[in-house]
Amino acid sequence: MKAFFFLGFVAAFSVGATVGKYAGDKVLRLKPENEEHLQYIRDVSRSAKVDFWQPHSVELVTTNRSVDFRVDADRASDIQAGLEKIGLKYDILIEDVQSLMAKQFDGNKMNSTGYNYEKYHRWDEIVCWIAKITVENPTLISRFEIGRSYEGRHIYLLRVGKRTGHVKPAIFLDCGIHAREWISPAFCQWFVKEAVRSYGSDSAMTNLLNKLDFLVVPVINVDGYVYSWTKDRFWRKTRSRNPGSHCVGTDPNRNFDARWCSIGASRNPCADIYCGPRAESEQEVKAVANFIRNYKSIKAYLTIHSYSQMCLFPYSYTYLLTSNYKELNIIAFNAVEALSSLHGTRYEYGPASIIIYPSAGGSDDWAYDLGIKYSFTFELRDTGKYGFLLPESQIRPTCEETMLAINYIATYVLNHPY
Ligand code: 9B3
Ligand code: ZN
Ligand code: ZN
Ligand code: ZN
Repeated sequence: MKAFFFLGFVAAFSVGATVGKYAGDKVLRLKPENEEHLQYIRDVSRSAKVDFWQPHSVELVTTNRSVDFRVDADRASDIQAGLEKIGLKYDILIEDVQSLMAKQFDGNKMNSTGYNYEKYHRWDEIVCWIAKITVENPTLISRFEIGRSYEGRHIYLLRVGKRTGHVKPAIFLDCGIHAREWISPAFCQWFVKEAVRSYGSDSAMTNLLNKLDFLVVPVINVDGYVYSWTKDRFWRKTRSRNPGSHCVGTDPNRNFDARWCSIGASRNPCADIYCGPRAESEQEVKAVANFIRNYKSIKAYLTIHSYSQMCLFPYSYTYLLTSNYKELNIIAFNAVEALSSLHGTRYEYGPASIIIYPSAGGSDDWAYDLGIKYSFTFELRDTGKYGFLLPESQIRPTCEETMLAINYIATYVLNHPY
């Protein structure tokens, strides 16, 4: 019996460690300089299984930005040889994706009984956390179900703010639009925890919670999030079926009704930036959009992604600047200043079309055009060393510094009523 268990353990361990799905996969950072380089990247992405991490699709590759992608173990040396042959410069960001996947779970083991905010959590754990923190803080938190996912899971929203009996100005904050960006839901949980922990002791947070409500969706794309834990760590999209295609899912951040699918999005259901059959085709997007449309007092829209350390604002769908560009630019500058004051983490900031790439159907552009004039997308840590596999040991510093940026924006919004 003992020997049986021992053998079973060894077998299970070796499957996870050596024959894992991503064993030997590499993440390369390419620096294309000319059309030949771009053509090579397009050819490679057609002929081999290539997973674009940054930008998120081959359609968005240009000469002025670097490209991070994961390549299958068995194709890596071919591709590296090809890159060298045409003089396309590259770095190896991750030597072995599988071995790094174990290292992302390096967070502190807590000996106390509370929820561990320095670990990544599965959806079922987050569901329990949502229920518990709501029950434990009845004067500060209310829970709403804003809709169901494609696979029927609940999409929850927490209204966080001192209960006053009248409608307060609100700041909408969402996480987990993209499944693989695990630091994002970790941040929303951190934010809610910090809000209730510091209410009554920290005067700035107390003031914010007395005068406004935060509307926090800890995970929008719940099906994708579950899938990223159970089947494919690098899943980005929803899990809705696409009639006539074997490929699953739509990019929720290309599915909002903001010049939908006009630029920087794909009509191909197999693409990671597939815009879906029509705007708001995804139940998850529809749920969030309906909530925001109906809730009349939202003054700011904040959405959390990863990775690349950026504070972005509209527009993504055009290079044209918004009418309040100067104000948004100053807010972003100050938010990034506040963020970097803690650990020196450097962020880029500016309109998304200019700072990353032009693309339509994003939630921030949609919220802005609805009339929410303070609209920001955060891309949290890091800049590619770990990418989506950001170790749990970085949850605390990442969330602490991001709190400073979010609190700066919230205070600004409170002091500039409209
Ligand atoms: C993309 C768009 Cl379309 C937007 N409006 N704002 C930010 C982004 C960047 C994210 C994306 O969906 O590609 C980062 Se993961
Ligand atoms: Zn957990
Ligand atoms: Zn994202
Ligand atoms: Zn991203």
